[in-house]
Amino acid sequence: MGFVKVILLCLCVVLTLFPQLVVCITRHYTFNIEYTNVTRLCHTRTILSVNGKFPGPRLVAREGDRVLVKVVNHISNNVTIHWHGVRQKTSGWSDGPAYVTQCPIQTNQTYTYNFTITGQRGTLFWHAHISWLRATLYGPIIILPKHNESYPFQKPHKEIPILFGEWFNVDPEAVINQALQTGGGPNVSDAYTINGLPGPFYNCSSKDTFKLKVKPNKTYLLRIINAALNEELFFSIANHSLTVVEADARYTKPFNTNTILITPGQTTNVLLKTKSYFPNTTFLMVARPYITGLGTFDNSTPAGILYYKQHNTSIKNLPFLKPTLPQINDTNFASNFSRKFKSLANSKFPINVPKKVDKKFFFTVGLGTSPCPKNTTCQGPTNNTKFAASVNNFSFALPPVSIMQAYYFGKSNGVYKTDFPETPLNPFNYTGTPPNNTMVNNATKLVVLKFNTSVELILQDTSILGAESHPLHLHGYDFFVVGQGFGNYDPNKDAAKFNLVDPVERNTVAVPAGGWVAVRFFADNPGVWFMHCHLEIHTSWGLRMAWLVLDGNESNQKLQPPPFDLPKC
Ligand SMILES: *[C@@H]1O[C@H](CO)[C@@H](O)[C@H](O)[C@H]1NC(C)=O
Ligand SMILES: *[C@@H]1O[C@H](CO)[C@@H](O)[C@H](O)[C@H]1NC(C)=O
Ligand SMILES: *[C@@H]1O[C@H](CO)[C@@H](O)[C@H](O)[C@H]1NC(C)=O
Ligand SMILES: *[C@@H]1O[C@H](CO)[C@@H](O)[C@H](O)[C@H]1NC(C)=O
Ligand SMILES: *[C@@H]1O[C@H](CO)[C@@H](O)[C@H](O)[C@H]1NC(C)=O
Ligand SMILES: *[C@@H]1O[C@H](CO)[C@@H](O)[C@H](O)[C@H]1NC(C)=O
Ligand SMILES: *[C@@H]1O[C@H](CO)[C@@H](O)[C@H](O)[C@H]1NC(C)=O
Ligand SMILES: *[C@@H]1O[C@H](CO)[C@@H](O)[C@H](O)[C@H]1NC(C)=O
Ligand SMILES: *[C@@H]1O[C@H](CO)[C@@H](O)[C@H](O)[C@H]1NC(C)=O
Ligand SMILES: *[C@@H]1O[C@H](CO)[C@@H](O)[C@H](O)[C@H]1NC(C)=O
Ligand SMILES: *[C@@H]1O[C@H](CO)[C@@H](O)[C@H](O)[C@H]1NC(C)=O
Ligand SMILES: *[C@@H]1O[C@H](CO)[C@@H](O)[C@H](O)[C@H]1NC(C)=O
Ligand SMILES: [Cu+2]
Repeated sequence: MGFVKVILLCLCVVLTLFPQLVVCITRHYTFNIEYTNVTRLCHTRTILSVNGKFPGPRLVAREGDRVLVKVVNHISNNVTIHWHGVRQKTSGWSDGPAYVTQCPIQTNQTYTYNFTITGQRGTLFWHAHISWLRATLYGPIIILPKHNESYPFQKPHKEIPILFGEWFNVDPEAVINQALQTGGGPNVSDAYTINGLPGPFYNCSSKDTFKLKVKPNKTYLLRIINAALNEELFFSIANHSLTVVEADARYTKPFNTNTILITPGQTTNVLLKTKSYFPNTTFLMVARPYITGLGTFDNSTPAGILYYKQHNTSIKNLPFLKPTLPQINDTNFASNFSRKFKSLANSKFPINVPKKVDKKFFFTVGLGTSPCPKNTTCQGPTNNTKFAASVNNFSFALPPVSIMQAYYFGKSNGVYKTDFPETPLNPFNYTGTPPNNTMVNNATKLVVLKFNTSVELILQDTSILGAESHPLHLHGYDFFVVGQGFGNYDPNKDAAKFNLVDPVERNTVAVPAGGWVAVRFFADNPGVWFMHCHLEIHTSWGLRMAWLVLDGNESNQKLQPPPFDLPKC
């Protein structure tokens, strides 16, 4: 026993002193889901947190590492955690969406997520994946390149995570429960936050401001994460330009911009080159929502402060500069900006875009209505209806058990069907005058894919209840964004213009308001994979579906057996 301990200790010392000896290691984390009291905007709330931190702790790993996160539920809510963007090759049991790949971790229960990071480096994030618990349960995932690998851009002086979130003065669970009951839109958040802090434009918040101190003549890597629930965000820093170098843990061709736009579910790494002198002013870092849909939204302004500090000057006495941001509805900016993203796609980081397609899918995404239960009144968009949202007019109902468990144990009967429509059942002019009947269907239907099928998926926004940008997120995969446009997708005209050379590869893409986006991927990861709008209210209303990817023939192409501690329903 003592001997083993000494050997282990020596090993640890050696590995700490000579990390370059290590090829891949296992990283152990414990996430205690617990209550913590937090005050923002002069309101103190008992929030759900990981280890008492808000935002939650950083998860740091190197490409190739195994990560084990023991999640212990000390609260009364059911919980799951999703490792957003992590490919989870054959380890779908660790993906996290409740009732899709696992039953929730109940009070006093523990579940250890176990996954390997392969072929990814950059920034992702983790968040709760049940109801709206991700409002406060979220934090960064930082994936460093392998030891012997450097960044394909200038080595940054420092790396700074920047997480956007939304703060509610009331319990977000009460907000979504009320919305689902009445069928109306949810109450909006009271503030946006930058690293958990609203900033100087809110009441009671000047001390709750994220401040970033920089040195002149340096390059900083900002790891920007949009963990807000319901809003895409513009972000800009006064008098500084940003160079985008990575998106969703994939390197991009670098490009400069004064403003970025980032949807919930996306991550963007940017380089910030600081000035060559000590300016006698500070610089605001400001975000603003990008709004396309109808209804109310949080129109407040979160801000942080970037400053340079020479010895004793107090930054309080310095004037500040404010950046100019696009208009709140600037769809032209959104379209132009998303077109700037291209894969780095060089010899060191090649990409594998499906050139030939085995299966084509055409999915409409958008809002609609569902009937109001008898003898109740509802506050949906039309007389006595509820808001609903759908993919190919199906609102996805979550079953009371885990879909992937039902699949693995051959118990799908009564849980899900595999007849999700490949194209809309009733085609219409998707971006023209909406049909009179806005009612959606409601079912649990999956698409089944054979292992390694090359898939093309067109996501088409509808103008039912108003055209709106929808950030669609696919679990377990990155897809190539090969095309996008406004109006209805036209296979005869649009497919010829697809970029099959250096399309950006990501896990979340905005379907343009009143437009479409085309993505391609190889179905090389067996399991059940959720796909949904990352605007949480749209997911709650049913803008979600799931793919079932079958096992391949090789042993490393099969979904692993479920872990012994997989939660039960
Ligand atoms: C939060 O505040 C309430 C009211 O003051 C207190 O009863 C509770 O113990 C606090 N919870 C934590 C986790 O500190
Ligand atoms: C959880 O554990 C605590 C402490 O052991 C106990 O008081 C509580 O009743 C348990 N709750 C449930 C739902 O099991
Ligand atoms: C994690 O998963 C790997 C691959 O399936 C397995 O070999 C390993 O035993 C698991 N580790 C734990 C602690 O469950
Ligand atoms: C920054 O670099 C420039 C060019 O090398 C130099 O002239 C300048 O003094 C540097 N600024 C500071 C604050 O060190
Ligand atoms: C800041 O510096 C600029 C140029 O060096 C000068 O014009 C300006 O008056 C200074 N402002 C303050 C507040 O010192
Ligand atoms: C955006 O909003 C502005 C001001 O509210 C309005 O004048 C303009 O027409 C809107 N633009 C679009 C494209 O909707
Ligand atoms: C609905 O209301 C009517 C009239 O008040 C009543 O007869 C009926 O039982 C109610 N139905 C339900 C499902 O509550
Ligand atoms: C809306 O519903 C209410 C209650 O069911 C009904 O009295 C009213 O006539 C309806 N209005 C329209 C425009 O259909
Ligand atoms: C669809 O509706 C739009 C807007 O009204 C119109 O411009 C377009 O021509 C229509 N497309 C088709 C195929 O009818
Ligand atoms: C919708 O209803 C109106 C009025 O009832 C009718 O004139 C129109 O043709 C309908 N439109 C469609 C697409 O069915
Ligand atoms: C959808 O179907 C589920 C299961 O059948 C049911 O519980 C739920 O109430 C339905 N939702 C709507 C909006 O119709
Ligand atoms: C937690 O999940 C279990 C299993 O799905 C379910 O039976 C239970 O009602 C849930 N509890 C709460 C508080 O939502
Ligand atoms: Cu949406």
